[in-house]
Amino acid sequence: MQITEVTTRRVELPLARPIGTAIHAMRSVGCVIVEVRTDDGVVGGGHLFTLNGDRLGAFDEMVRGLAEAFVVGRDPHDTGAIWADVWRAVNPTGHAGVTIAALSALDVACWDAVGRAHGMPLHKLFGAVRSELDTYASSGLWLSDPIDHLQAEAQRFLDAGFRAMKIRVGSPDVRTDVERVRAVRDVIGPDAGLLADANQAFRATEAIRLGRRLEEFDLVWLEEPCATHDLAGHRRVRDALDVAVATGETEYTRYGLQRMIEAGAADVLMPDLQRIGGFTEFRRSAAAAAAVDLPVSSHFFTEQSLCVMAATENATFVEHVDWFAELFEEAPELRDGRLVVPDRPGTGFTYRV
Ligand code: SMN
Ligand code: MG
Repeated sequence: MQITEVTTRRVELPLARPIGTAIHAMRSVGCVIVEVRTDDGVVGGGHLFTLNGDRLGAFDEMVRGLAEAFVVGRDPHDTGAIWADVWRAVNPTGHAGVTIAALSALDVACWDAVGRAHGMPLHKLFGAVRSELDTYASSGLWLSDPIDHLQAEAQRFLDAGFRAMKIRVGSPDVRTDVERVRAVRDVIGPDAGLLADANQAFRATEAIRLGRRLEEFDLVWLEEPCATHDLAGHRRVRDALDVAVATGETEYTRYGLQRMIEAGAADVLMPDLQRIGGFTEFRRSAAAAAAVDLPVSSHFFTEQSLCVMAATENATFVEHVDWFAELFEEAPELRDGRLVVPDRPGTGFTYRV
């Protein structure tokens, strides 16, 4: 089986309205869809994205360059070898950022082709652990939204069947964040899960001050309390608070997550399919976390993370983001507040033509 062609196409998905976190201002997402075609007529797909489509052309160009050099002519089953060849080749350009995003999308597309070629869902090929995963609603409760909006949205998430949701914090005044978290907890009651994401807004002392005041709201976790590279700061927050600290979405590859593990920076690691290096590296990273009994939660990429999370023994929540729904023929299914892992071949999600 041989890959005869790799194609890319760009799609812009506007968001319903402009929104913001402590560090992002967002109007749309720009995607590069990557498809590999084999001599058997199988098509496997993956994608990457940038917020607002910023500098998307550089990502597209990197995918096409790596595809031409390392993917066309290869057997898609050889994901390990393709990954290793790309890793060596990008040494001068760097093992993060654009290069890894491009490698990730190509890796996902190759794996998807493998699953489809065998008519098998990828979680079965990876070694399935489960067929459903916990999830939380994450396309909402933005820092840019006023309190009445947060409360109405929290109610909508409950009505849609979610049992957990994530609010963004990181306001300049700690009292504002406390008031906003309280307002959402008031709506969802004590039993629904509430997560808080600070998007790297704080120094450790500030995060601890906020975290202490949020303790009464029984958060599932406090996410990225400090700058992603401030591992000592994350560690200080963990030591000072009872709440679990989640981080890792902004890190690249198993080496990045390993540094977080060694620094004791996290109670939960959150690999992002595009930054971690595709399914190949997601599985290695999850194994590194499992070696120290740390749970793994997938960041973004709801549709495509389901298969790999279903085969990850130490998996916890799959983040539910609905921004990319239009890209796919199928939609993730929520059943009793959990996401169902599809039984369809490959990732189970096919890009619309
Ligand atoms: C996040 C990241 C990027 C854009 C929006 C929100 C956030 C998350 O960190 O974890 O969902
Ligand atoms: Mg986050």
